[in-house]
Amino acid sequence: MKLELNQIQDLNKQKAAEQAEHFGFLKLALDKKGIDAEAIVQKLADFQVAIPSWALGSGGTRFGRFSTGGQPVNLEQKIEDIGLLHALTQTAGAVSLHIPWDIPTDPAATKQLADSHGIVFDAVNSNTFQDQEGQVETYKYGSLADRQTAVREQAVAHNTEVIRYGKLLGSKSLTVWLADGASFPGQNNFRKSLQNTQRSLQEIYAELPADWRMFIEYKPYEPSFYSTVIQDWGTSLMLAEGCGEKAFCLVDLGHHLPNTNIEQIVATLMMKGKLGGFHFNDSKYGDDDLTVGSIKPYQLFLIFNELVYGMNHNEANNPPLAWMIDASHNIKDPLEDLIQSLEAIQLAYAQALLVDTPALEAAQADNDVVLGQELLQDAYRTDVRPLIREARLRRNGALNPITTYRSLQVRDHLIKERGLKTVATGL
Ligand code: AOS
Ligand code: ZN
Ligand code: ZN
Ligand code: ZN
Repeated sequence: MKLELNQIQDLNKQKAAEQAEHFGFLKLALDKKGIDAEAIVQKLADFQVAIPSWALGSGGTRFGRFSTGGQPVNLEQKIEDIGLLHALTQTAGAVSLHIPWDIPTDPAATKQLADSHGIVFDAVNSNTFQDQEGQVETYKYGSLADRQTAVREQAVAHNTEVIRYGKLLGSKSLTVWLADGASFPGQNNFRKSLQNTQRSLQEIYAELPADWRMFIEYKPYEPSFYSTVIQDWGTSLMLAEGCGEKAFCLVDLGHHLPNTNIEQIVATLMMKGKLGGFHFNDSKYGDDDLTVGSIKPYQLFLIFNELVYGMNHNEANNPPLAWMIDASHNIKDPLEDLIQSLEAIQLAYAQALLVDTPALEAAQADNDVVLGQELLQDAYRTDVRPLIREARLRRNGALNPITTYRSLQVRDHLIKERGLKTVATGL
């Protein structure tokens, strides 16, 4: 299924006058504060987030999986789904592929298909947390960290293979997330696991093309419940530095112990020029992978506040970040869920762009703690939705993507095309 421009525009027309009024009002209010609404709309319109190929089907929990009908069953259909998301939101112009869940059988054709939807290939993800068919060694006790050379070699070779696919698709980065760790004290030797991981990552790094980057993701626990080799940003940074200038840390919002100050981590990594990418999601307890902004929208705003500060100050030449969503669960229609996530990201970004940084810095210099909070919350409490809608409108997206998705009965069409009982590949 492909959405035609006029289908979206017909629905936009019904709300066009209302949008013009809301945008005009906000623009005037921002003008009085010396904020250029047009510049913000342009930034929002340019902002693109990669959709993970594993988020397009209903996610699994270890207790059960309930299918939404019309799920994509192959890579082509996944790209088609992202095409729908992009047509509606104009923010989903990239995909983050997972190998081997999404091996392209004809990479040139896959690339062409993505192209026709205006979608590029962001970071490719390797998988050494599951055994694959035909594989000789098992990852049961580890992959890049494993004590056996043959296991590590196999895991490194898999990553090399993922880079090869990525090159064919025009991707420029590799994300490595490891499940390596231990579930019981005494199971592993911490030092040896970490040394093996560093060496294996260096071997993968040696295979990276000159214009590629490697992202090292950290996570405190799960599936290992006693220790994880790359447990936190410090370990990730240490490993990235041990590889070289093309290696960076990847922050997944769900990969922190409760109450961790993620915005501070973001600031520190950007200051060091070592923040490579982001996995957006939200959580209440652990790596819940819930819809972005569904639980802690203020935290998301504070994170974006640091990101915007870093982007404006070009800290340590931190390269442009890879923005990716990593959310997946088993209740909502996955496409509606992703539309909500994209909206939440845009909202937080827009709010952060409103922060009066010079005033904030002056308040800090004066130790005016109250004013500092007022300035941040003034930005956070501004209803920036007219700005986001305006950015979508100007790119021919939907004023209201969820309503449009429902009015055009996209899911029903997909069920008719693909069937009711479909199971997407992936988690
Ligand atoms: C796992 O918890 C990590 O968040 C990974 O980034 C991701 O979910 C996984 O690699 C899916 O491929
Ligand atoms: Zn992740
Ligand atoms: Zn995760
Ligand atoms: Zn996650």
